[in-house]
Amino acid sequence: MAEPYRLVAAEISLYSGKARAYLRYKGVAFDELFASRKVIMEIVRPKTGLAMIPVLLTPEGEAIQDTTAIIDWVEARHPQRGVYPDTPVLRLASLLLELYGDEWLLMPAMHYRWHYKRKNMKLVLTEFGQIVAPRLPAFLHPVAGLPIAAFFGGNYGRALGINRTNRDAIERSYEAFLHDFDEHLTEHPYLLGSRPSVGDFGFMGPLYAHLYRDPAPGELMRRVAPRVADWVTRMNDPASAQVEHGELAPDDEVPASIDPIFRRLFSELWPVVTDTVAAVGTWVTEHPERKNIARFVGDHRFTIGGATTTRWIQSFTQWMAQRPLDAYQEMDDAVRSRADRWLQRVGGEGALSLVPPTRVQRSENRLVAV
Ligand SMILES: N[C@@H](CCC(=O)N[C@@H](CS)C(=O)NCC(=O)O)C(=O)O
Repeated sequence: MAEPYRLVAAEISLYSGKARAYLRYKGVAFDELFASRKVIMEIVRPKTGLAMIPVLLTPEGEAIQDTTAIIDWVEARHPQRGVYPDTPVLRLASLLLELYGDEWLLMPAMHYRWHYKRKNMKLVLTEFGQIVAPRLPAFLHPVAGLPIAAFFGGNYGRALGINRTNRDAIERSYEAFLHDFDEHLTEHPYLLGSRPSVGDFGFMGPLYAHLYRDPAPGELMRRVAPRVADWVTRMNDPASAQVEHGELAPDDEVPASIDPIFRRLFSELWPVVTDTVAAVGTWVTEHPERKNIARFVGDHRFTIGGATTTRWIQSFTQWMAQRPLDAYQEMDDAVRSRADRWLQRVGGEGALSLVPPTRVQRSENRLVAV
């Protein structure tokens, strides 16, 4: 039997939850290698050039960072239970939902973890301590975890634009999202029908490690959106899901019950995408000598839950956004008119016609201009 894949991951890590749920759903053999600092320094960094997780170590000896790259790698080699819808409008919808999970549900995920310290910190410090010094006696883990927690907890606010002016608004936006997703789940067990697609895995990152597992938001989710909590359980344990895996929605029609989530996507996230592609274009023009595009390419004003403040612009968002943009561009006229009718219904009229001034791609785990 071939060597299994190894996923370098941690329960507390947001994007690990996406990759883990995906690999379980695919049914490929893998084991999980705990992402201790030693593993990160001795395996992850030398092999990827980054200190980021999750990383998939393949039987052929390759190391893949980035959950989307991991999914693409595995999809290309294991066609069973494909997670990209075969039909074009559902495919576009699923890629947009992945983007939303990865880049926008990140906002409540970070807010709830770091703002509700009293409830969350025991777990968070302990698990950060296990990453830094797994061999220390358990009672010392919270102390060992303190510096790294202080780093992440101290920096997320400025980078993501989360502060006292918009905390309530982020909670409003997230609670409305929870309500909408919970309602949708009364009709469909997954985002686009009766089996998960790539958007479900994008949601699983923030909705598992932070928003389900951290005590404060976990309590909120179970209380106000128990069906979302059940969906998290299902996504993590597809074998024991009470739901028979069926088909995606028929006739390439995006279920109407998910419209409110798309409306929020287009009103909150899309302006960020538009600003991001403009800022990346400007940055590339102004830095002709730089091989790799910087992780942050300026800052901008953005609005969430009706509150406006400033955040740093992340170039990576463009790479994620290019995927639905490409899916839209590849449509023939008849399909595009169908997609346009749906986009109009959810407040996304014209949105997918966006053409980034500079295209980006990943090369050796960095972004480069094409
Ligand atoms: N877009 C990446 C993001 C990976 C990522 O941000 N991972 C976090 C942990 S969940 C990390 O390693 N952060 C370290 C850092 O930002 O320097 C993915 O999908 O894998």
